[in-house]
Amino acid sequence: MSDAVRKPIAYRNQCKQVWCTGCGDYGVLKSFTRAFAKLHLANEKIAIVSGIGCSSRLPGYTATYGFNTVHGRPLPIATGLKVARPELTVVACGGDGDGFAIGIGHIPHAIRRNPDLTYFVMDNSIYGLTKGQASPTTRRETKEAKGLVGVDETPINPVLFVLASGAGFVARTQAGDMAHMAEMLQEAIQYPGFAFIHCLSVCVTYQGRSFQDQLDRDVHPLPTDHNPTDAQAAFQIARTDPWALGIIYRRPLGEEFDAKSEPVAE
Ligand SMILES: Cc1ncc(C[n+]2csc(CCOP(=O)(O)OP(=O)(O)O)c2C)c(N)n1
Ligand code: SF4
Repeated sequence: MSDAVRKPIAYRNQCKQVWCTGCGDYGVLKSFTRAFAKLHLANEKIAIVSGIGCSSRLPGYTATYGFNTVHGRPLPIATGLKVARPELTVVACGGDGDGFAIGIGHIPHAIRRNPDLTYFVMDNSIYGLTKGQASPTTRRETKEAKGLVGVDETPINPVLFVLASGAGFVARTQAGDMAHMAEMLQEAIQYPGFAFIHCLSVCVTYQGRSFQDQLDRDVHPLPTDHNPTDAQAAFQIARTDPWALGIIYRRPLGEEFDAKSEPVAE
């Protein structure tokens, strides 16, 4: 690849995008290409590995290597790819159903192996592709969504789950803010180990308007004095603030995960 400045469009292909108008996944695709351009990555040095779902269509729209794999399985495939081709920048991605329902068993094991890859979850708190069933991150208040019967269970907290599993880099962003998403992706890709990004995203077709209203109202940046190298502060944010955006945790290089750093219950 030449040293010339890369444009995000260089990472897109001609494939027609079939997401619904207004779907958060369009913004995610744009942020991926922005981050790749900012990092001057050669197209042939990138591999995006997804599961199955609306969000998992993403690699099909990029001019990079990509694999739209099997529901819930992007992490083992991405891990194997990184082991076989360590020179590639590997990004695994998918939905909250893909990652935190059928795929959840893979997450702690991928984290234990700590491959140098980024796992980006587009969390619209619903199963989009299969028409609006509840996912493990569906909130109780999402009951009015079209096609969704309703849930009474406590939702899974993705950020707390990956922190407790020992992830070295954990960030949250939202699909409505492409600049922030691209910034989080750049940081995650540059982190030399397993990096997780929780992306709050909207399914305009099966969620009604309420989730977008909630994001507009509640999402905010992390406190300016948050120290991402402080594991206890990261756990505290994870437990208490589902709407804070930014780098929640970045373990200093060379430090091991220490389960004792998790704060004890008050
Ligand atoms: C093994 C297997 N089980 C179930 C399905 C059906 N299925 C396809 S996508 C999906 C869930 C999609 O939701 P999510 O992963 O959150 O992605 P979204 O469509 O919301 O982006 C399910 C259950 C499947 N394709 N394969
Ligand atoms: S069904 Fe929902 S998640 Fe799927 S493309 Fe449409 S808006 Fe996006």
